[in-house]
Amino acid sequence: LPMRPKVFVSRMIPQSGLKRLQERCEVEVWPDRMPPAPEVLRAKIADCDGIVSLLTDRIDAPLMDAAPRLKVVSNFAVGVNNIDLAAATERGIAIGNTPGVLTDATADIAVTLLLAAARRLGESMIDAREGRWLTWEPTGWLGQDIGGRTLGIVGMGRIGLAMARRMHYGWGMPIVYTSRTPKPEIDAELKARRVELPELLAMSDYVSVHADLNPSTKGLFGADQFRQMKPTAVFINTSRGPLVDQDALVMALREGLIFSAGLDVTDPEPLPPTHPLYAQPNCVIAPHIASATVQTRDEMARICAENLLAGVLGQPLTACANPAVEPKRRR
Ligand code: 8YV
Repeated sequence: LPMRPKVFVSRMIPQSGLKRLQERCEVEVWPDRMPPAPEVLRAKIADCDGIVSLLTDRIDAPLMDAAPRLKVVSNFAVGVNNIDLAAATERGIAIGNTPGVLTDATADIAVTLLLAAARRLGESMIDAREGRWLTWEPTGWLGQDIGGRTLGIVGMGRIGLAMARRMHYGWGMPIVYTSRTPKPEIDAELKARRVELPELLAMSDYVSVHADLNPSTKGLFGADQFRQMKPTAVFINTSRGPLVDQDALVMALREGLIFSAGLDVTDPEPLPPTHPLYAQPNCVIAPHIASATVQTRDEMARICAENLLAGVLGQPLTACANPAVEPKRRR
C-alpha cells in the first residue's frame, strides 16, 4: 500500500471537510478550543505533507523549514495574512484559501454592522436591558438615515462588491470605491465611481472596509483619515483589524470625529474586555463572526479539504493564494 499523506489540522473543522481528508490521509486534529502554541505546531508538522491552518496560526519561514515534507498549507479562511506567501513560494509550498464561499455571509455581517451602528442598536439595547429606558424620548437614541446616502467601499473585491450591491439595490445608496484597478463593469452596473481614498472619505456617509491586510494597507486608517470623514459618518470594518490604528479610532469615536463604528475585526483578536473600544457606546463590536454560518463554514471546510488533497497529490488547487509556486511545487 502507498503511504497515506500525513496531515495536521490545527483546529476542529466541520465534518464535511474533515471526512474527505480522513478518506485519503492520515489526519491528526488538534482537539482543543485554543490554538496550538507555535512550538507545538512546529513539532506537530515536522513530518507532515499538509496542514490545515487557521488565521491564528502564524505560518512563517522558520515553521516551514521545520517541515521538510510540507507540500501544502490549506488556510481555513480567505485572508492569508497569517502566512508568509513569499517564503512559501520560495520553498515550493502551495497555499490554499477559501474565496467565494464566504462572500455573502461576510457582506451580510457588514450590512448588519452598518445598520446597527447607524441606528445605535448596541447602545440602545444595553440601555433598555440596564434600566435606562425611562420613557419615550423624542430626541433619544437618534441615529442616522441610511437610504440614499453615499457608501464608500474601500477595496472593491468580491466582498466589497457584494456589500455595494446589497446597499445599492436595497437602500438606494450611491456607491464610490477605491480599488487598485479600474472596474468598468461595476461602474456600469451600480453607477459607481472609483476615487482616491481622501475623496472617498470626504464624500461618504458610510465607509466600509473590504481590503486585504498587507504591508501597504496596514494602518490605512489613522487619525488623519478619521479627520477627513464627516462627523455623521459610520465606519464599518469586516476585513482585518490592523488596517485601522485603533487608538485613532477610539479618539475619533470619543471626540465625535465620526458618528459610530461597526467592527467584526479588531487588533488584537480577541480584543480584551478592558479595551477602551468597548467603553465607546457608539461602537458595535462582533467577535470576528462574518463567515460563521453553518452553510458557509461547511463550504469553507469543503474547499479547504479540496485544496489540501490537491496539494498533497500535486494537482492544481481549487483556490491557490500563491499561484507563482506552480512551477516549483514540491512533489
Ligand atoms: C476567519 C476570515 O478567518 O476568511 C477569512 O479571512 O477572516 C474568517 O473566515 C475564519 O473563520 C477562521 O480562520
